[in-house]
Amino acid sequence: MPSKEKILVIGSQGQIGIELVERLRQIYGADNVVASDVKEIARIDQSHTGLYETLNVLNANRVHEVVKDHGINEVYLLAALLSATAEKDPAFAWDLNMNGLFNVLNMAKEGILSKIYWPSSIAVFGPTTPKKNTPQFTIMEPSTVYGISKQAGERWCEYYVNKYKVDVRSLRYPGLIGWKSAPGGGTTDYAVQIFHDALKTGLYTCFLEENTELPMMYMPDAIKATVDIMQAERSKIGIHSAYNLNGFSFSPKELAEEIRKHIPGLKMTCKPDFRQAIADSWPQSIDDSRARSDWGWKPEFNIGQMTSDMLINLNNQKKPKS
Ligand code: AKB
Repeated sequence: MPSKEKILVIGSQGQIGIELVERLRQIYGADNVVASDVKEIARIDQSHTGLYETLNVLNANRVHEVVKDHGINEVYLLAALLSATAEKDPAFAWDLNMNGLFNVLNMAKEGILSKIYWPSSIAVFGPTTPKKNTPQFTIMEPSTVYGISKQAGERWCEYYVNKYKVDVRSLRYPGLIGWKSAPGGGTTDYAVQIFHDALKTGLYTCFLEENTELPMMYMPDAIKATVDIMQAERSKIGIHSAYNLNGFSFSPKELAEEIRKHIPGLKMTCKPDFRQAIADSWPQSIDDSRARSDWGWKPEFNIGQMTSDMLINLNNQKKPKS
């Protein structure tokens, strides 16, 4: 039976986009998943296995055009500036993170799209939020432009669901760790870079202080959660802002110790920069019981399994292809 889902992924060349497009194409078929990004396809070195459009989400007319041309009914809107990059250009970060969302929400309001996925983040929480086992509903006073935009976006998603009956689903991602793609300007990026440096030189300089504990998740679990929430029956989605999502928590010191089980010589020094204040404002662990009870969320990877899998895959990537 042909897939009823005709999907557009906006921001397909980012850390999540590259892996999500691959998974969505496995599930729905390459012809039913259009990847798009502001980057010209010619400048992208990833291998392409399906449809691709150059698209700036801030250009509403062009988003309409691509949606119409491909008969799209579902959009995954991943284009955003992350926490560290957003602090360097707050005005652009606000524009991209908010107006990109409005362009897509309004198409759902007009009945052009039947379902939207939009990612939120642990950045919606702030220094006054309880740090341990942070509840789904709690104090939220984000102190970064990224966090403010994600919190406002959550409010708008819920507003559009209640007022216009659109179907928009969202997760508060923790820091994401993967080997297939590079992270794109976040505070949690250290947890990916350390693997690359450990393998390359055995030396890593961390931009966070060694005991800074943050919630993290291995990318296969993040992709699974994204697919699961989008495939859940609409009646099971009881939260229309964004769901808390938990994998495991660790500090740079704990991650380095885990990597040393495979690369005993790894040396890490810490030189905290402006990202330390961002990390200090975020939770250390997350209560995701609503995601578990509403639509059956369960992560598969712990820190040990993630570390082994990262190192196996990064090592394989380095081997010359025969
Ligand atoms: C970031 O560090 O900005 C992101 C996030 C936690 O949303 N990885």
